[in-house]
Amino acid sequence: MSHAELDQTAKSILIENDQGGYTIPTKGLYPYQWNWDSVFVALGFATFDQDRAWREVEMLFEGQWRDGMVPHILFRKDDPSYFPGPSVWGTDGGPIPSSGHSQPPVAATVIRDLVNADPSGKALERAAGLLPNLMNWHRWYLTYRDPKGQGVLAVIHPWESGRDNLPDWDEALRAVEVKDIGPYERKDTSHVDPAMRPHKEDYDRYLSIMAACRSVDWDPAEVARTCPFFVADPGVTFIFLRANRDLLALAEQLGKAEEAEEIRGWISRMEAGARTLWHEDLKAHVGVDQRSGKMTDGISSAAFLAPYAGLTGAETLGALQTHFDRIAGKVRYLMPSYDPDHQSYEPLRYWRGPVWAMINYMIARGFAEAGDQLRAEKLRADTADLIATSGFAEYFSPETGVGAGGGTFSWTAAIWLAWASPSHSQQAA
Ligand code: 9WN
Repeated sequence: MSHAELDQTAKSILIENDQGGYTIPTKGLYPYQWNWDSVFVALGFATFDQDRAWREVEMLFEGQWRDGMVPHILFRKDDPSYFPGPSVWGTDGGPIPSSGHSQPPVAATVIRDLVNADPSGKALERAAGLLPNLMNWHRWYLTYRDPKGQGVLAVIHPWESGRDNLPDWDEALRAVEVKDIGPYERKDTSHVDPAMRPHKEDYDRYLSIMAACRSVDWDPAEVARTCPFFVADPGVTFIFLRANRDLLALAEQLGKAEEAEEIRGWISRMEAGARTLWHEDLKAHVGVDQRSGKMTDGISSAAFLAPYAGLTGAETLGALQTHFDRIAGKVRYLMPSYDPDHQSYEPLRYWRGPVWAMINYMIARGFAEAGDQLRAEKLRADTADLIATSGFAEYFSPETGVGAGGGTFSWTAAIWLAWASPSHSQQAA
């Protein structure tokens, strides 16, 4: 397929997955609105329909909880093809049935991108409408995912990280007692090869965490205090730090001095906290189990998001470039979600090795901003090759490039349109 044909296919995927203002990640496997999926999807829509891009993000915020949380899934209609659905979550925090936790807060960054892409000034007005929502969501993150004010954000469930099956969660997950789950039937393994999905022991614990949170009615302070899983995540922490920088720029553009001052405080807190995730021996940022105090012991693709978060000090950048080149020497396509030199690496089981287009996009953006155009371009070219060879899959093997998980996937299509497509980069050049 030519690049122009791929552009066309990518657009039709977004249009076909559109449910009338919001987009599902893929038919069958993921039939609802997912938080960070929608936000990346907005970037794709913005390449041909700005208004539709805004609608996507606005519809996501329609599901914001009274306490400020923006849920990871909005169940706008019941669909029996997905488990666990709304009745298993048992939440009551917002206007739309939803899951009970959040997902990586990429929204402020993408909203700023939408504003920058529209010189007419109309986009800034729409951003002004969402500023209070963004402020409340970010405050919620700081209050309930960093309750001790350490400047790092924890996730209360592997799904909150968006990188669900990461080896980083293994040890903390093993410590979760399996209880209050009853018999259940998974649906994911009927849509895709079980060898690519988490094991039953993992699902038992995913559901046990949900049961524990249900037992405190998803009260955010109680969840933070008692949830059996509470792990500081460099992925969410870096995405949040970056999002705060973009939120600050938006607040300044909108003349919101008080908000801007508040956000500056958040940025200092997060910059200081991020340092505590640095693993001296590994020379990379890793997770920290807040319950046991233990650091995780492998390098995930999120470590490469430090420059995206604006952490471009010589030691960090140099170490990441060394890891980047080592990993590039091992696999054909960057960036595997987990270090191929780690014992837990699996090239096709999701988040334990495969490549995701939107992670590559964020890593490349940070590297380019830090002046490393060469490595940024390698990531873009690899992503484009993967899609040209294997189509718009959910994710790809870093070794063979084969596509896996769900097909006709919205965020892969969006990232193609917004960044990886050579036609896009030619226009941008
Ligand atoms: C649970 C939709 C989502 C992504 C996540 C990805 C996967 C869900 C699942 O799919 O998670 O949220 O059932 O596996 O890990 O990042 O948002 O694409």
